[in-house]
Amino acid sequence: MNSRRTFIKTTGVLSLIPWLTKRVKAKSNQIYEAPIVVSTWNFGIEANEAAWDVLSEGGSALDAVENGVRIIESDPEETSVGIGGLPDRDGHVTLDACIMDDKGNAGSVSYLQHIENPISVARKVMEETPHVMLSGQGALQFALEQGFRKTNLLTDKARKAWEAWTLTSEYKPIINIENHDTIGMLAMDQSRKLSGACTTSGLAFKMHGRVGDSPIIGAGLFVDNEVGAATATGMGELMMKTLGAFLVVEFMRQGKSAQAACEAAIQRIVETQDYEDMQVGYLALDKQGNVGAYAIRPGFSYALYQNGENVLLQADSYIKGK
Ligand code: SD4
Repeated sequence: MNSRRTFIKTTGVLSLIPWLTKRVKAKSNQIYEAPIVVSTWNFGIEANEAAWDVLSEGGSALDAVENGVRIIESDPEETSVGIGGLPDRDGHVTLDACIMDDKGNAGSVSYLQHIENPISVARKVMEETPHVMLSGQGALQFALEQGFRKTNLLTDKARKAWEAWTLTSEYKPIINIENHDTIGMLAMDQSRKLSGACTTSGLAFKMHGRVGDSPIIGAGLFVDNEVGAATATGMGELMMKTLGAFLVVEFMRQGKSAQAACEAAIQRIVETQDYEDMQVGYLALDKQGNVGAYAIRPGFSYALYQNGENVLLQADSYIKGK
């Protein structure tokens, strides 16, 4: 039995997981054993398992992050990633994703429709083209040429939610605890190489054509194999305007711990942006295996798989309280 099941079994039912979450403070910069995988939100537990399957067999961090986030992309019950994602205001499911490896290679797709696993298309962009990002119709054309199949991404559940939204069509580009859930994943493999992946259907009921931070290298994800990696979730415009993931990594390069780097990047948003009612969460993994996580407001959970244990944790936040 895999260890996620073991973890859930030994702790009772899945619904107890929020109970078990704990706040973690910045740890000292000690060197942790690899492999390690960390990912955003509660579904990170499941995604980490799929990544761990690769890492524990000696597989690469790159294969691990792709494998990990694909599980969530392919889950029709998840309304914020891949198939089943909530559509834009006009009823179209449009997906954003990017991936980055230990050599500084990067691939990305934005405003991609009809393809269940945008992360794998992003990887193809990285490996099969001289470019970093393909968008919209061109990204779809490329995906089809690469053998991906066209799929209807709008599930009944997502369509009903959208139809209910159209009754008011209140356009409030606010991301709070309930309607966000990009999966960002960072992994270090047995040879201590880093990679990361980030994938989302973006802000629910967004304007048609809107693209968020998740496919933007440096905003939603950044990997620097010398220093560490970071990913972001929440209201993408705030990370785009502060180049959040790159900023976190750059703070680590300047000597901050993974935790302090996430806190400093949130501080940058708080000091320079209007963040009222909005959430942003940063997750970082440094080259020594230290993990950092910090958000604007409470509620940002993340899953850490390390030393054979996969646990859900709660990030500390700038705004305190419930
Ligand atoms: C976006 N950052 O499109 C994404 C949404 C998100 O957790 O992260 N949700 O702005």
